[in-house]
Amino acid sequence: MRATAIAQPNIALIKYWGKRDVEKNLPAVGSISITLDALHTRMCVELDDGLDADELTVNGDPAPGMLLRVSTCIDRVLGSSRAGARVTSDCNFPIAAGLASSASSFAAAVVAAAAAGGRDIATDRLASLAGAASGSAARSLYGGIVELGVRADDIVVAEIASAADFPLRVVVAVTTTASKPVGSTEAMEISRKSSPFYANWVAGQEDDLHAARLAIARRDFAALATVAEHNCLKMHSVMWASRPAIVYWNSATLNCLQTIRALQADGVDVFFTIDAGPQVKAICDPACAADVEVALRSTDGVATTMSSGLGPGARLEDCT
Ligand code: 2P0
Repeated sequence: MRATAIAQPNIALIKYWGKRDVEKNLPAVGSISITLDALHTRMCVELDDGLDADELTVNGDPAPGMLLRVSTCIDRVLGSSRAGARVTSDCNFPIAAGLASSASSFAAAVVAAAAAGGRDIATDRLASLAGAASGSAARSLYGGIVELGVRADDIVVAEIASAADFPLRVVVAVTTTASKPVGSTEAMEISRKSSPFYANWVAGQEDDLHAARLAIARRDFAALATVAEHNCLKMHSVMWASRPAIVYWNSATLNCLQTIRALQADGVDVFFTIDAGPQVKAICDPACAADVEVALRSTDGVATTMSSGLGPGARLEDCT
């Protein structure tokens, strides 16, 4: 009745922004991501008939604000007549700061809940269940480079290249660990309802997915860099033109972009991506990672850097 799962966050190179169906949490667009190895969420789910209500602690502290989402996610896996769940979650990176903590958390939650309830659920089904909780979480069920496709009423998620197929490294420049001002779920809806660029964003996504797929299949770093940076800036343009405007960047975010442009001018294989937060993720050839990290760490406003390779999908851990 107890199981622990570990899941890594993922970073989208071709972004998910906007929902086709809010109720089912179906993304409006497909996405392509890389699963990281250095960051993780470890979640233990213990089912106990004696519990009146679910309990959740995050990094040792009660987390009532997150409890409903986690309980609903466990209900989706085990049904609502299940025993109460005691959930402990530990994350080795800042939460709600644009580092995809919800992706690793809900991916770990579905894997741990299924095992705690004695259910043998296929990974593609677990991905759908995780995606209902948080769209990006579906991608963390898989490792390496992952594509999430949108179907009429569901999502389809698969690894499209392994870490060994296309070795990449990510240097995260953390500009602040403060929580973001607007959560991405709410921000996506603001964009869908008010951004004059939203319809173009959705219409253009298939072209970007196609270009990225091709670049990945050919291990063409330069082509991947071009389409990923374009897709990222397009997503942020949608946000900036929303009413109210959604601006996650700070001055250090822009400083990091300048650092990356300077590295590129020196011939370094690196490109940037930025999610719903002010952190800059520099994707690079592993051979360049040390130079990229030194450059970002000395960039004005950068608090710290983290470096990661590509990692595996969510999985069970020995629960002793
Ligand atoms: C992504 N983001 O593709 C995009 C890029 C942020 C920017 O997926 O509402 O926490 O829970 O489905 O998955 C963040 O949004 O949103 C996200 P919900 P989620 O990684």
